[in-house]
Amino acid sequence: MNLARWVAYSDEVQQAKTDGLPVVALESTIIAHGMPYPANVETAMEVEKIIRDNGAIPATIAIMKGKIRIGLSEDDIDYIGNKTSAQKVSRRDIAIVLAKKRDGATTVAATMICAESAGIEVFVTGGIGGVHKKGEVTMDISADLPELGRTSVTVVCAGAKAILDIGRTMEFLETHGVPVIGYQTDEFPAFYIRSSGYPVNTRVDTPEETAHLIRVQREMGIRGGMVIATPVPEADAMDSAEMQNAIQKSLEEAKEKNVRGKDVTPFLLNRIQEITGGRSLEANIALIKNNAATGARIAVALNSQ
Ligand code: PSU
Ligand code: MN
Repeated sequence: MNLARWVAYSDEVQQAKTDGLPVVALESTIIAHGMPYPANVETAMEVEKIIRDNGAIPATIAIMKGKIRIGLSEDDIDYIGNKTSAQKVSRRDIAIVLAKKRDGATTVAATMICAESAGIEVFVTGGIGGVHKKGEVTMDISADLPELGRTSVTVVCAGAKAILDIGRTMEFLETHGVPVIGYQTDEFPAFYIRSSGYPVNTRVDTPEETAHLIRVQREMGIRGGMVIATPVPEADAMDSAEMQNAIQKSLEEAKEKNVRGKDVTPFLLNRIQEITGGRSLEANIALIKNNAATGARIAVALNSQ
């Protein structure tokens, strides 16, 4: 491997690594393809601040001009969120985008790969990808899921969106040996909604308990990630009927327009935001901020164990 050729650290993250401080990774697809401008850039900056306020150093990850960048400045985040048409980069796209010196926004899968190579153990996002509805026919299963089975990074999220088949997503994670942990919940959360009807594998209630679980998996040498799922705060959760309606409509439109491959998730996210008149965006922002606080505390606990 010759990572040094392709990976560049911000001064802040480099210093944190030298000083042994807790670092939290953040993805950039959510900035470039998951939220509209300028809410995307504002949220990304606020999320970084919440991570600092909770004692950790944020490392937003993206590919810029053919380099994996670990830790972005405000200008970089604005560039990814507004000034460039950074392409969505999952595992299969990393080498292509680096080789062609393009800009790329990393998904959960790609961010996990970059975080692991940078020695970052905790990664905060909004929601993970999953098995799409009718995935048993279309084979549309997010590359995030097998990545969780092979790359040793803990992903703190608000579960998976109900645009996905959550039952099959849980089955796939089980097959790939990924522990799905509820943070202060017994049920796997469904992103905008606090419950999905599917139980988690176990529940934890504190950052220390979560950190201990991660340590045990590491000490056992069991490779692979873990999902720490925490529900959207009660006050920000969406009405389930309103959400089902928006999901149904957006899925029908995706089918009509023959949306395929990596465009499916960004298309659905965008249509749901339009159909709910921005309500889903508010919930999205609230839940990622909540995840940021939880993830930073877990990283701090992990660092002091
Ligand atoms: N789910 C969200 N918001 C997002 C994504 C998923 O609620 O922004 C993004 C993440 O980057 C995730 C990716 O890794 O979409 C999954 O895309 P796909 O389904 O094409 O694998
Ligand atoms: Mn897909």
